[in-house]
Amino acid sequence: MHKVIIFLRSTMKIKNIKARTIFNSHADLTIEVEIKTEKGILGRGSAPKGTSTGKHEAKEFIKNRNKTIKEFNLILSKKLINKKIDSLENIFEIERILSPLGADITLSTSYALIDALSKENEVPKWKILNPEKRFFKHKITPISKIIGGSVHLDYPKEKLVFPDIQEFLVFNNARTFEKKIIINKKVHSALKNELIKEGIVSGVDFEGGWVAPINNVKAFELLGKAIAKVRANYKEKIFMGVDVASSNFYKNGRYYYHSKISEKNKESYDSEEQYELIRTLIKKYKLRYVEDPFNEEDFMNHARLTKKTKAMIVGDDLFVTSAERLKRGIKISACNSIIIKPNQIGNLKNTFETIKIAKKYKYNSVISHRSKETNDDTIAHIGLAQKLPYIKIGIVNGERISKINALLRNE
Ligand code: 2PG
Ligand code: MG
Repeated sequence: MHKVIIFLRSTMKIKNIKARTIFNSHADLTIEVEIKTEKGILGRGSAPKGTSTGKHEAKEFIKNRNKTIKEFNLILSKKLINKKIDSLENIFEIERILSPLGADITLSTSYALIDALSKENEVPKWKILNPEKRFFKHKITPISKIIGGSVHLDYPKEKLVFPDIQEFLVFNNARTFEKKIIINKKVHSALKNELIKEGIVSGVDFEGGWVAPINNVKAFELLGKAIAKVRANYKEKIFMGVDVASSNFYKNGRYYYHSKISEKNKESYDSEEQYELIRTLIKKYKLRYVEDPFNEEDFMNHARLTKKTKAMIVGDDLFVTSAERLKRGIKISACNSIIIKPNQIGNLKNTFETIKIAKKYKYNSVISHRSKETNDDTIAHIGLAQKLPYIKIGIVNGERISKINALLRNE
């Protein structure tokens, strides 16, 4: 890869660097890295955590969190002190040194370095992450979660009815990021009103989507109604999407639905039936975005579906942000879109490589949060710097607002 020079006012020098434990939004303990520069600037970074993780994702820690922090603070940090940083290539070199400790410490360090560089140079992070020399304004489309299901709820499947589909999503074609977010949030509020009308008490899932004791069919119906209500007041188009996250309920060749998904009322579907089911759902609910409709090893059915629909067919667990897996998909045209989650592949260098390939083959890249987040906003800036068309970001609440507000600030 050619050396990517960032045009900065000065070279930054690491004076001190240390890792510590912090909480994520699920109250799990995770790692934060803090850097002090020679000029006295403080940079911080931390990585998120997934709940429905793909089988092929990078490991968070090679040992465990405490051992990682100890080894970093006692040994590896010494190698980093006095290092000069004036290019993304310098950050990639540090990633190479840290990769034996796992994805979390590697990314937390990269994010802390980006944070410090942006502060020292008084520019937003996206300018540091920008691989080109030209600065520009980029508009990114948020894909927001309205209803949650599956493993994002922390409820036992055996006792309660709720959707197997992990995410019921919306996005729209408003002109500004601010308006796009406002419209998505209106749908979220309208959905709550629909639940109230039905006398259903609700809460929120890990990402701010509504949690309600409804089946998959009901979730689609209520979302349709909520969208129609908002459409009455806005001229913009509002699109419905889903993250099926189907590997979570796939076992030995069959997809097991514990709540109603179609009129057929079947409990399990083989791959062929799942293919037909997904095609029916796309038609019935006019879905424009379908993520992980098939098991994470099933490239063939993703390819079959992509040929038959205009919807975005999005590989998340399928590709795990890996250039290798994306290339495998490209060969047979499996999907036309890819989820980008830096912690799936473990470092920024490989994330950028995957984005580059996706761009070359005209796949839509969707930079994405994880279900268990910190306040780190670097992914929002990666989306801007790399001019990605979409960001999957939950809804306006909790820790999600750090990314949403970062995008608003840079609109
Ligand atoms: C997903 C993500 C984000 P998780 O499946 O797309 O919504 O969930 O972080 O749990 O993998
Ligand atoms: Mg997903």
